[in-house]
Amino acid sequence: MHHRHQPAENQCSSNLVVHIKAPVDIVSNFITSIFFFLRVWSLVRRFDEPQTYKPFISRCTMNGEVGIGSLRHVNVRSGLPATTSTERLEVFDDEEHILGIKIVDGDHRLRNYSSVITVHPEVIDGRPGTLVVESFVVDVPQGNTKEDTCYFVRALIKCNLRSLAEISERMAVPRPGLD
Ligand code: A8S
Repeated sequence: MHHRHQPAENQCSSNLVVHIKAPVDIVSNFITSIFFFLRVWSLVRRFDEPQTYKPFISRCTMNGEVGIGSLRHVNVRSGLPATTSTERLEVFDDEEHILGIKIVDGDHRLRNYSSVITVHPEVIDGRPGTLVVESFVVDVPQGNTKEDTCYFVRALIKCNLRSLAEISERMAVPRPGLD
C-alpha cells in the first residue's frame, strides 16, 4: 500500500525486495526474530546517518533535529555522476516501520525522486528474517530512456539493500537468557 507511486508519463517507477536472514548460529524463536528485525529497522530509520549502510554515501550533515520536513545534505563518493544531494524526510513511521524521502536538490540528474522503504518481520525456512521493500519514482532525464533510468536507480538501490543485508547479518543479535 505504501509503495503505490503514481508515475506520470515522463517518469519511471519500480520496486525492489530483499529478504534478510538472521545469522544461523542464533536461537530461532519469536524474540530473536523481533530483535533481528529491529536491528534492520535501527539502520534504516536513521535519516541523519544513511552512510551507515549506503555504500555510495561518504558523509551526511543536518541542521537540527530529525523530523518530518528535515533536510539532510549528503556527499557522494567519487566515481559517481554526482557529488551532493539534498534530501527531505517525507514519511517517518516508527510503529509501522516506514521511511519516505524526497530528493530536493543536488548536482545529479535525479529530479523529483521519491522513495519509500518499509521493513517487515518474516520467517525464512523456519528461521527469523526480515523483508525489506523499497520503491521509487523519478523523472526520466531529458535524453535518457525510462529503461536506462530505471536500470541506473535499481542498480544503486540493489547495492544499498545488499549492504543493509550484509551489515545486519553480521551484527550480533542479543540472545535473551543465553548471554
Ligand atoms: C538512495 C537512492 C539513490 C541515491 C542516489 C538512488 C545518489 O545518492 C547516487 C548517485 C546519483 O547519481 C544520484 O536511497 C544521488 O540513496 C549514489 C546522488 C542522489
